[in-house]
Amino acid sequence: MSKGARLAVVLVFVAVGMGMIVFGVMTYVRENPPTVDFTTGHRPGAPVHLTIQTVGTIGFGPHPSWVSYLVKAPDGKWVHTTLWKVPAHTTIDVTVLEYDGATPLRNQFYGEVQGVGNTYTVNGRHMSLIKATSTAAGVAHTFSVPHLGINIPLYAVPSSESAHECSSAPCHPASAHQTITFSFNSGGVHEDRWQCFIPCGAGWLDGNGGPMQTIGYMGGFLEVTA
Ligand SMILES: [Cu+2]
Repeated sequence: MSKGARLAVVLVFVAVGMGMIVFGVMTYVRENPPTVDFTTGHRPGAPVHLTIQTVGTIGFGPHPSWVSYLVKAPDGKWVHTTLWKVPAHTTIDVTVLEYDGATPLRNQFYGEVQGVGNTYTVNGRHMSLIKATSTAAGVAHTFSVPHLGINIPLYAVPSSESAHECSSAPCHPASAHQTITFSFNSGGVHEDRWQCFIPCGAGWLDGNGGPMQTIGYMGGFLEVTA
């Protein structure tokens, strides 16, 4: 093979390699879930209302059988993402509509309400410490933001209600659910990792794979901006 021909072969391999890298990056970028923005049009000092839901099976997309969170965008539409942008130094009033059945707590620490003062309610009742072992329902997921010291156990739909369970997201309040509310202050400009701390990735090693490790399902980021 001549020098020129060898050079051509090398260049072809380099071009193919670069093409594969670009394709991989673009696939990743395309699949990354969108960020729902609660800062646009926000009046300084006004609270932000964040409504989210947890579902046992998302029912669509690349992993229809996975557990997931969804968020209600300011326009009222449910969006399948766990990336939220909120204004700094603002009260975030959160409502969680929890549609999933129980997964046992592996650590009772995560059954404790932390970091939200006295604002935690379950179906309108104030509760402080969840009695996961003494309730028929138990806990389905947690909403935890370690950096802000927040841990919110989300009561599960009891198995006696399984006939009314939601099978595909976004779930409608006509399906069996628990309504959990709490408030926290977003703090200064920063970015926080948040996630569920119950290993609810059924079928994965120790329940910690799949949806537990994929942005858009059981964990995401809170982008706090000025
Ligand atoms: Cu979970």
